[in-house]
Amino acid sequence: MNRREFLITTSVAALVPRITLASTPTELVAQPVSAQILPVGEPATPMLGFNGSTPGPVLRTRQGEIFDIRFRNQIGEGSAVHWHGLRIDNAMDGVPGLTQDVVEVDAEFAYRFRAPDAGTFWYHSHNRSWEQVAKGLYGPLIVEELTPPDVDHDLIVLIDDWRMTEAGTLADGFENMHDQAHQGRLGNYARALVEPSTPVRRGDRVRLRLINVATDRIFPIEIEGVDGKIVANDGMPLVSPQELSSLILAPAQRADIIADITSPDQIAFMFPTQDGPYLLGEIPVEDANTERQPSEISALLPNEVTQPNLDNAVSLTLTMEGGAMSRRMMQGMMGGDIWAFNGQSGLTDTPFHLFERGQTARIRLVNDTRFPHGIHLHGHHFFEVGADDGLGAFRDTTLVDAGETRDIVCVFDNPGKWLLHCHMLGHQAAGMKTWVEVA
Ligand SMILES: [Cu+2]
Repeated sequence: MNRREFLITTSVAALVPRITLASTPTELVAQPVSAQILPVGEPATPMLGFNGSTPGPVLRTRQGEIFDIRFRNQIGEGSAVHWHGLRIDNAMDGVPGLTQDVVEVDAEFAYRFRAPDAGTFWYHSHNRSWEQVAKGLYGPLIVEELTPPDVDHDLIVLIDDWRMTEAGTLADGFENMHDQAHQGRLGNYARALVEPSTPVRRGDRVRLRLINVATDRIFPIEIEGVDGKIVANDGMPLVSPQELSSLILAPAQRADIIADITSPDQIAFMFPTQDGPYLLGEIPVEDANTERQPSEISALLPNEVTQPNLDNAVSLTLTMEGGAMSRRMMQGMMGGDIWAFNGQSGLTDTPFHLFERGQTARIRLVNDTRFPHGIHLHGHHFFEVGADDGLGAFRDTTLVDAGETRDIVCVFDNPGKWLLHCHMLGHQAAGMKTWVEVA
């Protein structure tokens, strides 16, 4: 990654975040929108959004409460909404062809589900997602703890990149095979969008909910001007908060951070590149909070998690194959068959595995390709197995580097048909997906 590959425009500070803080709507209307992606003064960009804006409105409720949302599709092609990371009923998961029919043009679909876990989630189109998400069909979904942590500000930080043309439109070529066979569709312009847009004070304690909504780009993030810790990954609290250094978010991954503001000027979100940091966005700091007493950053209360039964776990292997510079590509796999799991591109009639409800599985993810992949399981979270063979972070998306092998442990306790796929959406488009069933 080279900083010169980005469009360097005027200061990000001049940007006006376009997310509005609204109470959770009962209707979510997907429709064409115009968005000021580039700085004010440059052209607005024709995109897709929800209820008139991209990102869509913040959907927010308290743990255990119900989301009752009528989705209406006005984008001129089929769509559906997936609630990423929520362990909800299979019929509400929003995957056309697996959990529901595609929502046709001008049709609607009623999504109703209870929010089981407190945490930071997001929603996005799951039909032709590599194009519809790239065009802006996503938004944050926040489930508040019944007893939230003591912070002065609770801020959502969406991180995205876009491939822009000189005219300020999104570049087309959403199914470009060269992109799909490499790192996917990487943008030439990137930003962190902060919601709500409000100044903070030095000495404030803030919660930052980072969400990587990019279709394909992995973002290493450095946060300047704060002293804090990571308290949750993919919505799920960490047993022990972790240091902020080495924060990396694959597409779809989230991190919750609780931090004290140490800078008198600003909090800056930096994307380190080969030749210097790229400023993604910033939060202005004004005044000082002289009342808050210093205190430890403690762990969030855990969500309810079924403990795995490792003694009786089924062992499976999922090998990622294909892509540029691979044997499979040399042998002429093309079109939708650029990527594969265990030699199979795309969805088959039978699942990768049929689990009995409650069964524990240990799945070895083998990345036999030249590229990193962010593997996402629907309807469940899973443990990453650490180098010490212990259970690590509890996530819904795991980043597996090129040539790396990672074991995950999952209790398959949510009945239904669940997609298991690469969340580099260009890779998913080109075959890196499968599904499992829980009977
Ligand atoms: Cu991938």
